[in-house]
Amino acid sequence: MTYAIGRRGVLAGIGMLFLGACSKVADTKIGGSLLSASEKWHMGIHRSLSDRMALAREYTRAERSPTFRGNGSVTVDTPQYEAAVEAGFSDWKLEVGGLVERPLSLSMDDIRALPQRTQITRHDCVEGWSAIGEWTGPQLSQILDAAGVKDAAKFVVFRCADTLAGRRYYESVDMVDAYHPQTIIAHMLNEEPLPVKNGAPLRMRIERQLGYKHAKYLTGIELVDSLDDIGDGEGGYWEDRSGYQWYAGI
Ligand SMILES: Nc1nc2c(c(=O)[nH]1)N[C@H]1C(S)=C(S)[C@@H](COP(=O)(O)O)O[C@H]1N2
Ligand SMILES: [Mo]
Repeated sequence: MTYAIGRRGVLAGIGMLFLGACSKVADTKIGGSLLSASEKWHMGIHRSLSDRMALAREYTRAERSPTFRGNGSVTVDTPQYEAAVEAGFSDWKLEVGGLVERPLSLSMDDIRALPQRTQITRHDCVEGWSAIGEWTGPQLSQILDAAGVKDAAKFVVFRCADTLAGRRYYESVDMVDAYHPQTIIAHMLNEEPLPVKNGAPLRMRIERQLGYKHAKYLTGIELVDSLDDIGDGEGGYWEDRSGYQWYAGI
């Protein structure tokens, strides 16, 4: 698990920083900076990681938008999806594979049986609209830990059921966003099962990223060491098609 190892390294770094700074404060002959180059390096890593792990703002129920619009694909235009809607998604499977110790095939009941997180957040779309909604689902980190992420994994790819302009929608994030506490696989919006227009039965919420990263109609999660061979190699549908930034942090 790359992130946990990274965090232990950072914590060790902070420990060294304080020890180092204290011993130098006792030393009356310090010239220039109190911090060594390696201490500055640790502090820099800590600042950037802690900034990336910071939580997105959460709102109250009173602040929820009265409606949460559907954008991009608002359904999946296949007989299989229509049948899945009819069946109440009882046969929907989320496949977890790639660089994992234990590939998983999770049913909706499996997803609902995991510990759940609920968060009321603002979605920002690059097309110039925002909406506040209440999302519920398990944290992605739980599913990654259950599958056992191999050390070689660097990215998580989200596979989707829908096709736009002849291309299958997909997205990807790095391990920092994958393990962010507000990165959840949502199956509910505003206390109801996720509507079709918003990605039923499962969609990503990646709260520190812009709207196009939040993959809807989720069918698979794949751990990879490179994005080069996926789609056109830019890491996502819009990144491939229109040159949107892969890192869409907010
Ligand atoms: N599978 C899939 N996911 C997608 C899209 C899409 O077209 N297909 N559109 C993206 C964009 S640009 C936005 S803004 C959000 C919209 O989510 P919403 O339909 O719940 O408003 O989904 C994102 N995820
Ligand atoms: Mo968007």
